[in-house]
Amino acid sequence: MNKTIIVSNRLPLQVSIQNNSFNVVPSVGGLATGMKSVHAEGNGIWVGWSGIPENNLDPELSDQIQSKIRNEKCVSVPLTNEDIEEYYEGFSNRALWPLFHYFMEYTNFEQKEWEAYKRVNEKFAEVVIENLEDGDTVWVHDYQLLLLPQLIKNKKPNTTIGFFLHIPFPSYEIFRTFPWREEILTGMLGADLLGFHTYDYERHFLSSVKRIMRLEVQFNEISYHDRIIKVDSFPMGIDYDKFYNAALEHDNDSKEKSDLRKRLEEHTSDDKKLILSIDRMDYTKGIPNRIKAFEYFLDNYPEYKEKVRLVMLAVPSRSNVPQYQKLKRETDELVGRINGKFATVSWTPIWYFYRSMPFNNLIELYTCSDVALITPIRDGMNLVAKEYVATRTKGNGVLILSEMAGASKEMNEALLINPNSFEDFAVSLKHALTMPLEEQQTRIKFLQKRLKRYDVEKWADEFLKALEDTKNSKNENVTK
Ligand code: ADQ
Repeated sequence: MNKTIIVSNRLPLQVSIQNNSFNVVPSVGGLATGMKSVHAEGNGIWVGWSGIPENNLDPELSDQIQSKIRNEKCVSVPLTNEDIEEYYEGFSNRALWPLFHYFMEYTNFEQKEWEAYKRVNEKFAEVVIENLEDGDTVWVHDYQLLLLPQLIKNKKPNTTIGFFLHIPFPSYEIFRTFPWREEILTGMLGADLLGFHTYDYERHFLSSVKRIMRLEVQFNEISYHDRIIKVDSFPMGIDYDKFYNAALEHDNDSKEKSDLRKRLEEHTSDDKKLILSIDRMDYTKGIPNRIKAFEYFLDNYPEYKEKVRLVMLAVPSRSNVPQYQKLKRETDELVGRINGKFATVSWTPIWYFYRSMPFNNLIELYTCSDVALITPIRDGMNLVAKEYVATRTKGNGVLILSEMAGASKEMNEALLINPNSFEDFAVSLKHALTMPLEEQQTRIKFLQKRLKRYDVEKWADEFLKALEDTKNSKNENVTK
């Protein structure tokens, strides 16, 4: 029976080691949820890194972990500390990530890291090929594995390969500055179907393929050697029912309230509002800008002092990369300065949490907030915006969303803003805080309908259906 092999940088599980024993638990991220049914089907497997560098492991313990991971239908790619440093923290997060998010000034192009990127993509290819049988389908995810489609296609030309990019694909003018631009495109073109979150990213990719590779592109099809490669957009959704139902549970007043919820509720009443922001601590998410814009708002609409509070959750991320350390320092300082500037005995304008929170607390933050302020400078999609909407079981609440997030393309009923304009920020925040309930409900209802219909499972299904179609059209070409 043919199977689907999912490949991503990390496996959908967390391995923790203490002394000489270990624990493996499934992770709860969007990708893991979306792929759950694909992964569970037949003898499908997931290939990726376990999160534990090989050098740290006693060989016996390593074997035990491997076999436990295998039981979860996962296969781990052994990576060393050097691999992680050079391929992940280095090339992926210091070259590709900033460039693809238009942060040119943050890019660092190191030959040594590029070599590591190639080496690790080859390691992934080896593990995929070891587990591949004729007729299998491979679905590769994201910017850490851009070379993988071609590496597999070279060795196993009959394999059907899909690739999905979770971050933006930048415009040709940005992409052309990349030292290894042809190698990257060649790597991606090993796939039979390439998926992006939005039509814009798809267009940017096609334009780079035309101009850098000089290939023929017709609508969304690329002719490459003797193959036709399809390119399309598939906006990723969320597990809508999971968020909606969890929020319904919270509406139930008989449920015991956590301390966080009690504190949040103390600050919500008819004339006191909570504004929420949740992101990974990443410079693409526009955190310092948002804090400064909030200051601008309080300066220009002083009647909101003591009436609004910004609850800001920043989840630690990539803290070994210097730009992320700098961002953390800048955020800490800004929060301190603004709280110092406006705080009164009974009010602190910004509540700032720098940590990961359990799902239950995340839902409390979503359900208790009157406004969500999601204002990345650049973001492939942004699932937090969608999760906030899904938890509005009573239809109230306002989403303020950056035009630079992929999600803005399908969330027109949100208040869309340019995150670089403080004026835009302040006017939209005022609009959100004074929006009549009926208007809030109308907007949320439209958004919810769309999110429910196109949830993460549907996203995965549609991608795989389109990938299957490329198989059929290949067969048609052969029989013609
Ligand atoms: P991310 O940049 O990580 O993803 P995002 O889409 O917002 O960004 O997803 C974050 C996820 O983390 C959400 O599902 C959220 O619930 C979860 N999360 C946030 N805070 C948490 C916390 N404190 N504790 C636990 N979970 C938390 C990349 C791209 C995005 C793209 C996604 C999916 O950068 O643009 O939307 O992939 O393709």
